[in-house]
Amino acid sequence: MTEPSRRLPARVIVATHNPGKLREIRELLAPHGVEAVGAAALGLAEPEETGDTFEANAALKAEAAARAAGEPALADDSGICVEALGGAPGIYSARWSGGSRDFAGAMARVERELLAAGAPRPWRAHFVSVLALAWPDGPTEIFPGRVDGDLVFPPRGTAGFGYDPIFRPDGHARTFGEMTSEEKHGIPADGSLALSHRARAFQIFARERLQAAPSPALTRSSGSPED
Ligand code: ITT
Repeated sequence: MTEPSRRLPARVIVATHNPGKLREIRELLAPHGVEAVGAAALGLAEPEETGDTFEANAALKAEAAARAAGEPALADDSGICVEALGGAPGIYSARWSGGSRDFAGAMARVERELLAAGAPRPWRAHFVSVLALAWPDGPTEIFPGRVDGDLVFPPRGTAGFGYDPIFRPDGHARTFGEMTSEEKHGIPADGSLALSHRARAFQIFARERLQAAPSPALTRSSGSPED
């Protein structure tokens, strides 16, 4: 068992090949004085995601990177789960975009399948992010986050990545694709709940594994009005 006081060193490998994710995780780590080094920059291979849960896939990505580099590695496995589609695409969210990473096509497929199923609106969905922290000499730790909302079509906004333009989190009129990065994954300075699934997972991770005192530049005030 990793001792509870164990803290991350000044640099951590972020075991992702997704530039959108890497950018968010880098922004989340920076206020804690931790530099994020992407797996692609280190030439680390992308392991096949053979798990059947977010947790299993996050762990296998983090462990492969920690093993290859001999340093702690943080991975995220995430996706969007659409209730009327039985939770699909879920762990297959990236795979729905095909080899060419065509998320316009993946979002269109979500709409097509909802229409084909005759699913009544609102179309409820949630994003899940599971962060896994693997130590080269220790166990892998898991930190989960989730945000609920509904789906809007046509997609709106060009910010973020992946399915952001169709996801409107509860309590907001705008989609993630229409929000700034600070709105989507800023960490409230007063310790209240962040908005995005990844930021929520990160809050739990940060509490246990990072030095406190994020800089105000990368925090979000929790009192920001709903849009
Ligand atoms: P890595 O495995 O290299 O990290 P990936 O893109 O293959 O990159 P996943 O297997 O975890 O990552 O797939 C997650 C997919 O879910 C991702 O490609 C997006 O399409 C979607 N997704 C996850 N978080 C998202 C977010 O915050 N906004 C929009 N889409 C998101």
